[in-house]
Amino acid sequence: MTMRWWSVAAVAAVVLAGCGKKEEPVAQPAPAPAPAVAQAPAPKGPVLDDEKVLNIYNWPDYIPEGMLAAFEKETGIKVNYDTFETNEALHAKLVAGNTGYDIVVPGSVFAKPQIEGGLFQPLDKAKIPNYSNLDPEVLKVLSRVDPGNQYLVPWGWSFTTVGINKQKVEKALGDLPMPENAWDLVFNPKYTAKVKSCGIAYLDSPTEIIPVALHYIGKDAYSNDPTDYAAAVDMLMKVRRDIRIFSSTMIDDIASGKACAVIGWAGDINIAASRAAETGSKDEIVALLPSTGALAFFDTMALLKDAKHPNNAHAFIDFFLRPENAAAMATEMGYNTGNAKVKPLLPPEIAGNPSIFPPSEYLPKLIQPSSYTNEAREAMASAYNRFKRGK
Ligand code: N2P
Repeated sequence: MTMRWWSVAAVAAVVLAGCGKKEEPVAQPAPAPAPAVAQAPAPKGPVLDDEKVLNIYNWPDYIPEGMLAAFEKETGIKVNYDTFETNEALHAKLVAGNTGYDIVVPGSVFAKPQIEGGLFQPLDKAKIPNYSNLDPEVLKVLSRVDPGNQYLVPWGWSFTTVGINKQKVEKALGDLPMPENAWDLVFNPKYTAKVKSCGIAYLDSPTEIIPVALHYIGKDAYSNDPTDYAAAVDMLMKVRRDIRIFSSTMIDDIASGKACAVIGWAGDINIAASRAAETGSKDEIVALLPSTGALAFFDTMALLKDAKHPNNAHAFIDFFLRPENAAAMATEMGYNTGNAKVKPLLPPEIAGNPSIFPPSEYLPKLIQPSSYTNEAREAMASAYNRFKRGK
């Protein structure tokens, strides 16, 4: 049987209200059930599914320590948590179907076609009271890919940018000053020829690299035109030999010193910075805010159409939206979650970190999320593979 705790609480409240108004004759015995209800703490909590299980599919290095255990302890729900490394991998799995997952966390660039493809079910906001903690501005941006904010709740948002080990890059550049536009470090042969000596790493996915390459050459990052992809690849080919690593995340590459300049997600670059600091490194690892802008992305919780545990999923989404969990995401993971109640809970160095909370004057430079047609994505993938092959 499905436990409907909210409904039980509502009935109890009605019973109590009724009792308060009634004036019972002294001789009559008090109705037995009423005091029992009155003395018991009002049951409250989310509606849960019969099977106390929740299956989540998310990106690696994206959840604060102890968050799942706290949810499991509070609800008795066992969470199975698997990870994927690229939007392309998640998408292929979703299209194949029967994943067994309840919640998946696609990036905004794929979430739009996934919504349109009927893979998700709309969320029941009545089961997500903490939805009201979300920043309306963030929801407005997200409505570009989820009109009416029906399907997606932000897990983390950040931007694809250039991350560097400052000391190593400065040393590699020698007499050459840091470029004004940070993208030059990874896209301009004049710089890559030098920076390659300490290692350049790129994210390994067409929809991570081609959009920022398009932006660098002055094209629309969300162009659906294959001739634009060809132009982006022409530019990329000039630096192909200087790229040491293609990686699904560059955290360990930059933290351990295999790379000194990366195209990565600001949040993951923040994680790399903390890991390097933990090992006693004095080098500064920083996610830069390039003068020409960076590519904003939103990773979003979505409820699969065939989810077997939709109530548990809503309960988890609501749990995640508590301000203290948003604070853990910012503090431990270096990611913004779009929670409007988070700032007072943060230490100043996190609240003031521009790679987690970009200053308002930088926001217009962040390229807002959008998506591509399925055909364009295929063309983009083959353009990207041509670049990777180097011919
Ligand atoms: C993984 C974060 C994923 C961000 N640490 C890119 N979607």
